[in-house]
Amino acid sequence: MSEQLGTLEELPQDYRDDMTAAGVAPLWPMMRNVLPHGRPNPVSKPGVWTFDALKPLLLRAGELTPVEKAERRVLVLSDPGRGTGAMQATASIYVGMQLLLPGETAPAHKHTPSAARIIVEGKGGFTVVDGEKLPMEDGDLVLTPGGEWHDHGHEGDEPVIWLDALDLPLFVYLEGSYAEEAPLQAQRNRPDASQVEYLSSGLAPTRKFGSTPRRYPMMRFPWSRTEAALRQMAKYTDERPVELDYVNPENGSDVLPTMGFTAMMMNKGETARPPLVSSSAVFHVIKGKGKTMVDGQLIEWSAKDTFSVPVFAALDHHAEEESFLIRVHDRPLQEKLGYYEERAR
Ligand code: 1HN
Repeated sequence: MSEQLGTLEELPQDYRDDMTAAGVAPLWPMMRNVLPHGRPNPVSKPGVWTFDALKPLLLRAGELTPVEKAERRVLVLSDPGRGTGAMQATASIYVGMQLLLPGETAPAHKHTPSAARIIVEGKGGFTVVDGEKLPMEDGDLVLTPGGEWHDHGHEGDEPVIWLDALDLPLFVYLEGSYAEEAPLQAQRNRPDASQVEYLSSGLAPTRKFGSTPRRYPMMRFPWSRTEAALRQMAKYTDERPVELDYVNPENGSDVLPTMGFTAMMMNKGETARPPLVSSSAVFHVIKGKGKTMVDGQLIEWSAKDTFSVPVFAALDHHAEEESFLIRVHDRPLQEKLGYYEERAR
């Protein structure tokens, strides 16, 4: 295994010119850029976005740009390693903070990337996915899987704000990202599947002979139930953070093809030192207050804040108050590609 590979500069200029003219380049000077030794060398840097900083900017966007001119009124959380304007927080995960004002609607569209929303604040917002009306309450996780029609509406009287997470960077990289548009959908006049078919964990509708369950049977995961489940788990495990993965209630698989969602809880004063993992992640704070060291960088967080961590980041969490977070990660993608990995510290 050679440490020192040849450089471009040591090659004669006429040879370099001939290669350029032929549209080729030598691999060896570039080899370590794409295959570093031992672990990846991420471009992504840890990012932190406080809600105190984002909210006034979002409300101002509400004054400056009507939703009709925005389609989606969103501020994109850009990876500091790629710079402001980068449409990604990590290599595979896009996150943005979206505002919908009372009475507004965001038109129906469907696209190849998948999305999920974590509701940050405001009552009365809803998303319609494939005709199913999904109320949006604080902390809820609402899915809009790739290829499903979705539009947003608002029946309340205060601004509604939520965090969008999409696997958009991956689809852009694959040159597979596009959308189609349509008028607002007709809504089915009944509660969403989290209130009907999948009201209770471990119970699913009886399969009719010959039928297969829908690929995305449940689109909304109400926070109230997630929090209750975390609290119950916390009583019976010493593992910290207490974690629950969001899963498809029909088959236990990840809720979306590439993005995973994990609800986390820590009690006041607790610390946690998770293993190094090959997945990147965005953490959103539902409630609480604490600090996380990310590769030696201190990130202080409290309710409604968002922070991102690159692959293999060394994390040390400390909860100063009882805290609940949702972690968005790309473990499902990496497992499908066969390289998801955890390393002891
Ligand atoms: C999108 O469809 C939504 O439906 C939000 O609310 C953010 C960012 C990029 C591409 C599509 C939405 C998005 C998006």
